[in-house]
Amino acid sequence: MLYLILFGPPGSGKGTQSEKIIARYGLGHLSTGDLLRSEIAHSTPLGRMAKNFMDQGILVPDDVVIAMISSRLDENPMARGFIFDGFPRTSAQAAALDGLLARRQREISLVLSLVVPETELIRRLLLRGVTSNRSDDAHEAVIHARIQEYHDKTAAVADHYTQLGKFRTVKGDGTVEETFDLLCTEIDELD
Ligand code: B4P
Repeated sequence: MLYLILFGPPGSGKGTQSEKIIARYGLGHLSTGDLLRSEIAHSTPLGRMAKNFMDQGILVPDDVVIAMISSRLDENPMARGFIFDGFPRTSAQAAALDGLLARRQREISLVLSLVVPETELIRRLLLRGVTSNRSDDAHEAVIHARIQEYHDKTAAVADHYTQLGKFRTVKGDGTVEETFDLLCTEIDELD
């Protein structure tokens, strides 16, 4: 079973590449961003709470996100593994994920970290802000706040998996296909 984490700052292409990896490797998908946006679209209490944080470019509290993902791990029993997209984003989330997998006699296979210059991240997110109705892509100040959250809280997750020898960086500023090829090379080396 493959348990992959796709890691990187906002706009680095985690969502874009996850879709392609899922299609090639037959994995289940767990995107905390998508789950939170679905809660917002259905105007649930969790969604209304999360929207306040997301609209400011701030991470949603750990306990909310962790509770949301634990039940999802048991969905998709036929999948050949899972890709975690945008999760874990803090050290507490990484520790929780390791625990949830250990209870199922599983562990993370590999963390793939997309490396993209900050100017390109901002360009991509502003561009998406024009065509999507994502409120967190609409304002450059919010995009800067998200990138700052990444440096303040998420970068530590890289240290956690580096210590476990499971962290690889992949150049993410080429085309979608070029980046996908680089990711597949890393995944295929696991076999
Ligand atoms: P997410 O939904 O995870 O989104 P993201 O990090 O902003 O973007 P991603 O890296 O997936 O970029 P994408 O492929 O879409 O998070 C949104 C918010 O939710 C967070 O700010 C936070 O508030 C909250 N949240 C989510 N998970 C959380 C957690 N675990 N804990 C707490 N809070 C959490 O690509 C972006 C754009 O670039 C797209 O338009 C795409 O088409 C384009 N693009 C992609 N690859 C490209 C390429 N190679 N060349 C050119 N353009 C490219």
